[in-house]
Amino acid sequence: MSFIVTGTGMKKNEICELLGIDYPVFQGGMAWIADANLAAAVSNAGGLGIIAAMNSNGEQLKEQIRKAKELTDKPFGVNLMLMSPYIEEAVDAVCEEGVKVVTTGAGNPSKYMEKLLNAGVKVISVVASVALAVMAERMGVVAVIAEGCESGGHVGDTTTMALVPQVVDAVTVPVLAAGGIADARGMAAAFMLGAKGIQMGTRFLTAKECGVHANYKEKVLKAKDRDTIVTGKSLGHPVRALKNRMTREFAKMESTPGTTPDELEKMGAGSLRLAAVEGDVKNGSCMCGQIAGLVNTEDSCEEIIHGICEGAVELLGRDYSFGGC
Ligand code: TUI
Repeated sequence: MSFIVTGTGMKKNEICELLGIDYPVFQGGMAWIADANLAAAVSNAGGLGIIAAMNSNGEQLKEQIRKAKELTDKPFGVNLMLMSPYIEEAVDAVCEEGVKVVTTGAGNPSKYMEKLLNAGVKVISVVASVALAVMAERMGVVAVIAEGCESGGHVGDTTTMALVPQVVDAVTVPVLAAGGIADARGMAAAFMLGAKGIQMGTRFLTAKECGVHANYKEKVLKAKDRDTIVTGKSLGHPVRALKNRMTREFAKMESTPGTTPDELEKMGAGSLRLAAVEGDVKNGSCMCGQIAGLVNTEDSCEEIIHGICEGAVELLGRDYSFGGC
């Protein structure tokens, strides 16, 4: 079997073949941030760009999908955030628009699998545990993304280093690694753990083509290793974000006896939009991974993807197969 070698020296592997992409690099479906522009830029650079459905209704999501189709003729995906109040509409929108690949996050996708599979959508679940990875495989996903708690946004409680090899051993579908990856060393390490690809959020948050508010981008670029915190555990949906006035207040209220879940929910509501769209990085939630301290430059999606893949090839050696096909 001959290997197809792309411009960076990285061999196309089973993730590339499965999805028709050049590099096994996904961009995370960051709510309020991952729009058609960012997704198309990532896809045009050879990775898999992903539009965040987050809390969009069906029409809003369709608009983004149509925009992405105008901006790229390469495959792109949609991330379905399973806690969305509009999840049913979002599922219908991806099926009606003929989206080829969907990632699911923040829950169990079982309720929507039949509809998605019948529409010919390739489903890839983001999982934070071995149990959900095994369930997802039984449901018919083509791959899973094992996301460690170093990630930004909604997180589980196991690190990428511990989670990825355990998921790799538990399922037969290919596994991508996410959480704490932002450079070639992270990609090479993920492959050593048995992953066949990576997903990055924080690194693409500061991409030139990322339309997140400049204040948010600047805060990520300036962040150091210990600048994130997880809040919201008491609500059952822990979220990692950059420390600021909002997270300090939230953490204080969360540890104060007598605070009701309603009070906390009210405080969190709209906070990501406030930071990502309005640029209020003091009172909003700047969701971001622990790897932010390593992300210090604003690069194009092409520079990011090609740089990381080229570097990973150097580190792993040109003869490393990448699970090539
Ligand atoms: O979904 C994410 N990251 C997100 S979603 C999001 S929007 C949000 N905003 C405020 C509160 C909550 C969400 C921001 N960031 N990543 C994928 C992911 N999925 N990480 C962890 C999980 C996960 C966690 C528990 C998946 C499934 C699960 O339980 C499934 C079950 O068994 O019910």
